Amino acid sequence: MGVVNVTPDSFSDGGEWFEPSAAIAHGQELVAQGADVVDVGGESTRPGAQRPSVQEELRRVLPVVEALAHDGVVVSVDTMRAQVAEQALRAGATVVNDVSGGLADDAMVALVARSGAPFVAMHWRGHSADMQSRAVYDDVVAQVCAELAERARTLVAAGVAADRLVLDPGFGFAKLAHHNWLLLRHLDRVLDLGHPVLVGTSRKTFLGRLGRADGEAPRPPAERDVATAATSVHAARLGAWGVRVHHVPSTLDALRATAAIDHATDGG
Ligand code: PMM
Repeated sequence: MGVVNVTPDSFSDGGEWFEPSAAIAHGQELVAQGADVVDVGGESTRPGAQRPSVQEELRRVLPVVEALAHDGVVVSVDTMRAQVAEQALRAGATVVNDVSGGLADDAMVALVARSGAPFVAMHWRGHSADMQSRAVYDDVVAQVCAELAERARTLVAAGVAADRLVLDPGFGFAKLAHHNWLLLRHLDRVLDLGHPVLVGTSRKTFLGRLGRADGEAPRPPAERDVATAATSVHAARLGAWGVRVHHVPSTLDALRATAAIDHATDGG
């Protein structure tokens, strides 16, 4: 899954694809590079971010969703708002990716159930403005799994088909670096919940801290793609349904290399 953030302020690529024409061209480029799905979002979820209005979010995402879907691209819409999801589905999106898993907007669950669209429900403990204050766990793996399982039960009971419900542990969302690493190490426990799993580590700050001393600035987002490829390969090998990345060629190359190892045969 390739990412197109139509935002002025995302941590990873803020402002780069804010113009609709640039966002559309970037989505097409991600597909040409090998992405199966393009995830289009109009709200930055960086820690501390303020929310755009519904109108502004619609203005950002709809033209991009519509143009990419018209070109035959499989589009997911990254939104916490039912109204945005509904209009994006009408404009041709086929997947709804909600970082709040339906918790931020009461109308989301019914909409997704009614639409029959695959739904990505991420582990979430509250809006970005203050989410890092909620990064408090006794046992992060057990608690994230329990909270995701509870969400899944609610969503399935509300009519979301179990095989169309994708769970995501939410790397970087109400998580400190060591929480993210533990969740990667024990990703099998998330997979054991019995739903497809999406993993989005791409360019997140915990990757930027690798090789840096405590107190030193993390490396900039664009220099986190090798670590993104490594964590994404790890997730894919454990059986993740998808990996959400900004730079498709690096992760795809890493995935191809491991697939080549797996499929190597002795030709004699
Ligand atoms: N991360 C971001 C945005 N949307 N969606 C899912 N399902 N999982 C994620 O980890 C996730 C997401 C934040 O990253 P970005 O601002 O670079 O898109």
